[in-house]
Order: sequence, then structure tokens, then C-alpha cells
Amino acid sequence: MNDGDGTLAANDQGRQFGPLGTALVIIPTYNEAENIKTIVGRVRKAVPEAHVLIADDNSPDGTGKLADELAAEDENVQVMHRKGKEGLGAAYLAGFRWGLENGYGVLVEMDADGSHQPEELPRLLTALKSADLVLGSRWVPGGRVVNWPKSREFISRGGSLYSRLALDLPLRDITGGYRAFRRETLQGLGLDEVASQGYCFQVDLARRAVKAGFHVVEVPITFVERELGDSKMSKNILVEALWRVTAWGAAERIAKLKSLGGGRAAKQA
Ligand SMILES: Nc1nc2c(ncn2[C@@H]2O[C@H](COP(=O)(O)OP(=O)(O)O)[C@@H](O)[C@H]2O)c(=O)[nH]1
Ligand SMILES: [Mg+2]
Repeated sequence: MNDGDGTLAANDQGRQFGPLGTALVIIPTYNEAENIKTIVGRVRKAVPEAHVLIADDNSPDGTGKLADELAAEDENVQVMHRKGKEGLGAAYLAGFRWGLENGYGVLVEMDADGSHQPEELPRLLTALKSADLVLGSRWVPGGRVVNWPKSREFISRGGSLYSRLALDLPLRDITGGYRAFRRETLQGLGLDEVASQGYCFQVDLARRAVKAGFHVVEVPITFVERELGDSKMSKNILVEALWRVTAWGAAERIAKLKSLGGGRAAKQA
């Protein structure tokens, strides 16, 4: 479904939505010393009413210490120091839990490296007024990537297309990590059972949201590849996404066939 302004709605229920409440922007970090001050400054400027939580996995490059300096200067910036590198998904789950316990109405996922531009966050939050989950999307009309080699674009587009087909999801950018959730949405996703990491973590959350009947909307974004520091993408992250998505897709198809078979058996009886 296309809303006409480049946004895609996954689920149209004609529902009423309550007020959003305060937003917490969760920024997971591993070795982002060159980026952390810039990104937090940009968030605080672009959306001054939003708070920030940095979830650092004990980065060897001292990101955690720089984050502490930011938190000391600004009461709306918090730092979660985690004991070691456990992956993006685990950092987000801990951040979500903290945000929910502390009463935030909106929880935002944002990378530290500038790929997710804080200046686009107001558009995501506006869309969330009438949605349960907003995905910043590179692959809807108006969305794009800057400074990506064709090979990376191919992997990303291919990953979303494969997930879309295997899991039957009406979404274009399923692996992206610039998202805004209402608190009630996160509470309805069964986060305690989420074990996936990396890109697969994002697919898992999107899949759970659609299957739970939440209204998921894609908003076009311009994704800018990092200029400083290194990507943590690895072959393992891609392999994990491929096998998990394939396994979920197969399990869904088997469940569908079984329910069809059950229905036929009931009719014959
Ligand atoms: N806390 C934490 N953050 C991570 C971990 N791996 C990646 N990140 C952060 O997740 C965000 C996205 O990672 P990035 O390397 O830019 O991935 P890419 O954009 O897919 O190349 C960045 O803010 C990273 O610092 C991790 O194991 N723990
Ligand atoms: Mg990145």
C-alpha cells in the first residue's frame, strides 16, 4: 500500500493512535570514538526534547569514556556500560528494557556513525503519530544511499527482497536500523525470545511487528555511509541472517500447510 507521499503502509487498520510521549534515542556503540560526540550533538540539536541513551559494549577505543563526558554535560544523555562486545541486538534489547522501565513513550534505534541522519528524525516521529512502528527506508520512493559501493547496495537490496519474499512481508527495507517504536509496540513483540543479531535482529523485529498486526510504515531516508571508523558488518552477520530468515520462512510455510491440511480434514469429518 502506498500512501502517496513515498511512504508505504504495511497494515491499514483505520485506528486511532494516542500521544507519543518522550522519545529515547538509543545509540549502540562499539569503537565509535570518532563519531559519538558529533552524533549526540546532532540528535540533541535536531530533536531537543528527545533523550539519548548510549549503549556501549566496553569499546577498546574509549567510546564509553567520551560518552560519560557527554552525559556529565547534559542530563538528557545517559550511558549504559555493558561488559563486552555482545552484538547490536543484545545492546538494543538492553536499551529497550531500560527505556521501557524508565517510562519513555517512543524508542528510537540509531547508528552512531552518521548513517542515520538525526535531522530526519522529526519526519519519523511525525509518521509515528499514526503508526505503531516507523522504518527509515532506503528502498521506497524518495529513499537513497550515499557513498555505497554497488556491491553493498546489492547485498542490502537483496537481503530485503529475500526477507520480503521468504517471510511474506509487505515492506521494502527490512534490514535497516533507523526506526521509531511506540512503547506498546515493543511490549507486544515478545522481546524476551529474540536471539537474533545484526541485520537479522532488524528483520526479526519487523517480522514480529507485522505478524502481531501492528501498523508499520516506511518513511524514505537518505542513508549516508560512515566517513570515520570501521563498519562491524561481517560475513558471520550475513550468514546468520540468511539461515535464520530461511528457517523462519520454512517454518511459516509448514505451519500454513498444516493448518490447510487440518481445515480439509475437519471438512471431511
Ligand atoms: N553496543 C554495540 N554496538 C555495536 C555492536 N556492533 C555494532 N555496533 C554499533 O551498531 C551501529 C551499526 O554498526 P556499523 O558497524 O555501522 O554497521 P553497518 O552500518 O552495517 O556497517 C554502530 O553504531 C556500531 O557502533 C556491538 O557489538 N555492540
Ligand atoms: Mg554503519
